Amino acid sequence: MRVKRFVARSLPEAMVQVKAELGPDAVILHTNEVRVGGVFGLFGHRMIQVTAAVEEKPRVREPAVVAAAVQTAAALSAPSLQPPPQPAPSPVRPAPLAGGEPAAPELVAVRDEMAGMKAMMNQLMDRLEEHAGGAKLDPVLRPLLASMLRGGVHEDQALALLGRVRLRMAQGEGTRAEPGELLRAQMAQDLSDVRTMDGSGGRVVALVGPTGVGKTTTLAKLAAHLALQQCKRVALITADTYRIAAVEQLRTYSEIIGVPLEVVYEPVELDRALDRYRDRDVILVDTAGRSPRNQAHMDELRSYLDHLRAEETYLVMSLTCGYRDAMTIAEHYMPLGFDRFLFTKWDEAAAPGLIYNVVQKYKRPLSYVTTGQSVPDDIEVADPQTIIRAILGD
Ligand SMILES: Nc1nc2c(ncn2[C@@H]2O[C@H](COP(=O)(O)OP(=O)(O)OP(=O)(O)O)[C@@H](O)[C@H]2O)c(=O)[nH]1
Ligand SMILES: [Mg+2]
Repeated sequence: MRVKRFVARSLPEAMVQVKAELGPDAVILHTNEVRVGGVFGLFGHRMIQVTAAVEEKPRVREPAVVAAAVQTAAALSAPSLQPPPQPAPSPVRPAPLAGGEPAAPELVAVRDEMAGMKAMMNQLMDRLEEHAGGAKLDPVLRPLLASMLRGGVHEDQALALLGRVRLRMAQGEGTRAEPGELLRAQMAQDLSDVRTMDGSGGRVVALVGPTGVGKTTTLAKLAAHLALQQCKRVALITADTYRIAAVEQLRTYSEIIGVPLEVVYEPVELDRALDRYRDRDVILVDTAGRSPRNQAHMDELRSYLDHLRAEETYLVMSLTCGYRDAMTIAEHYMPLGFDRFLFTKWDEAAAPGLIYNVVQKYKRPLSYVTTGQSVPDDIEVADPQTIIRAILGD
């Protein structure tokens, strides 16, 4: 690891130096104020000192610590959601199907899994044909169904989608567009509502969601984009005082980004905090992660949200969670009145079909997708086309 110190008049200026010298993978280890010039450090200029480091080997990501990696503000590029790198194909050679050497255990497992998948597909085809009054499913739709299931679209949603593709085909659209195109068009229509935080929608913005999904990290990313790229006057409030580390985590980000932070311990204290920041363009509010199954905690969160009266409330959900958990989360957070979905951990997700399942069932707009642990770089505006391509594997 190469570690270096940079001194500049402002944090963004220091970040530019860091990026220029250490490259885009540099992470910030520490920032502090220093005085340069003057006598014994007095009467000098106030400067920002940034200690940054870069891995000389390929970078291994570690869980964020309090002084999490804040990468250069200069690198805040225009949003474009890139799919995570695809895993390299496994070097498994096909086993002889009959006779020859016995297949390796992992090949037997793969073959069993494929047989299971085929059986499930056939059952789904039967169900779909039942829905359509026994009409045979066009064989060209079978691979589409398989791709959707592989991409994490729930079978009910996949069947509903194919039903709509069939309808479009029956209406004659199929003569011009192939079924794959019709499917993509239908999914794009279902995911078309994307709303972002441009600072004009409202001043008070809250992030809610279960524990550990990335609320605080995402809040820091958004704060950095708004403050450093869009030059908005941003303030932070945290209502997560359950863990000392939680407050310290956000305080560190607030100091690095250069935006004020207010900590509230009771819902009623929100009034004072909001009043204090009444001249700010955007107030971002972090909340404690709450299990949707703990009613007392959910009631308390509701009490905070009632006082807050946020113009925008984002339900933050991790793409690593399974279908049933995701549905439970969305279901239990619905009464709190969230109005957008924000999905995290795209980089860790095996199959991003969860996005389609949740949006289709709960009918709330998409907003952002986060793609890694680095603040502020790893966040993108949700792009339906990228999501659809990742789901269908093309
Ligand atoms: N891989 C990956 N990790 C992420 C992403 N976003 C956040 N994380 C990591 O997820 C972990 C939890 O992040 P936090 O921001 O503390 O999550 P939180 O929702 O605020 O957690 P609580 O406040 O405890 O509920 C940290 O290790 C983050 O670095 C992402 O997009 N991808
Ligand atoms: Mg948090």
